[in-house]
Amino acid sequence: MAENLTTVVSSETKEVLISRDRPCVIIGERINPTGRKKLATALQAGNFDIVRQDAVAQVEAGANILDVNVGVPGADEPALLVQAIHAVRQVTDVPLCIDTADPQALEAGLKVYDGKALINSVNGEEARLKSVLPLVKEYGAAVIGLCMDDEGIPTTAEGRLAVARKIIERAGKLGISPEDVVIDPLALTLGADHRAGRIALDAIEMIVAEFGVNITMGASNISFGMPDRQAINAAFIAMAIHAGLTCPIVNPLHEEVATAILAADLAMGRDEWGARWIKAYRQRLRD
Ligand code: THG
Repeated sequence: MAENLTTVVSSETKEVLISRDRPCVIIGERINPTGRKKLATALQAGNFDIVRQDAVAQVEAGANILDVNVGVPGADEPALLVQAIHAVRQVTDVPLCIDTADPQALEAGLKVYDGKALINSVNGEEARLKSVLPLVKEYGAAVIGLCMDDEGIPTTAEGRLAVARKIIERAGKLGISPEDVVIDPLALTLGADHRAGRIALDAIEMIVAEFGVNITMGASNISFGMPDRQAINAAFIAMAIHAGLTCPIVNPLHEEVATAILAADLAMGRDEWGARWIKAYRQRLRD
């Protein structure tokens, strides 16, 4: 069993520690134009009002880190990402997770980011390893490594473990320590393959046992196409936390999911006296 590692990310004024000895760190996913026409249109027009609103609402709902993704077709992504980072900074000081597939946008974002960012993401594809890992090193960031490579997403937990190993080893060769690599085992859609949840859960356990690294995951894919999605997401995320997930990427405004994370932390012995649970309960009564 590998020792549990601690990942540190920060803004100019705030440090967030990710580890299995602490409560889960929530990465808020809302600043992302995927499936949000209004946000996409606003971004294309250079309007960041929704970005600021989403930032404030997610932090109030418990987000500890905010994912920032401004990938809209036809836009100047490096410029947009820089503006979005500044917009978020106007309203909150939580650390950011810079979510882009464009290495130029990534570098532009890292240049203006004040602190230790979490980069979302690298994967096991040769081209991505070569373009992203040097930036992780140069800017002293942490990085999310997705369990997919040039062959696609492995269909077995063992296959995902092998991609995680490749990413961690390649990062190590550049002097990036395993503390700064957060692995995403990838949760696919249960509606397309009923074993998708099981494979992701097994992958988490295997990766944690071998490397002790922190684990992130976007949980909402799992329930795509199913009715009552939040109930599925909530149950799945609680199980993934038991398996070793430490920093889920979720919408903290989805109360069922946010509550499941708090309950899982309580059940895992990471909420002394149930203080966080009780505080959140009182907050819900007030809202
Ligand atoms: N792993 C990592 N990063 C990720 C993902 C992951 N980043 C992107 C994504 N997955 C997580 N973020 C989102 C953002 C939005 C939605 C889902 C995941 C989403 N949006 C609604 C839709 O498409 O219908 C619209 C929401 C709304 O209008 O409120 O579902 O897996 N490392």
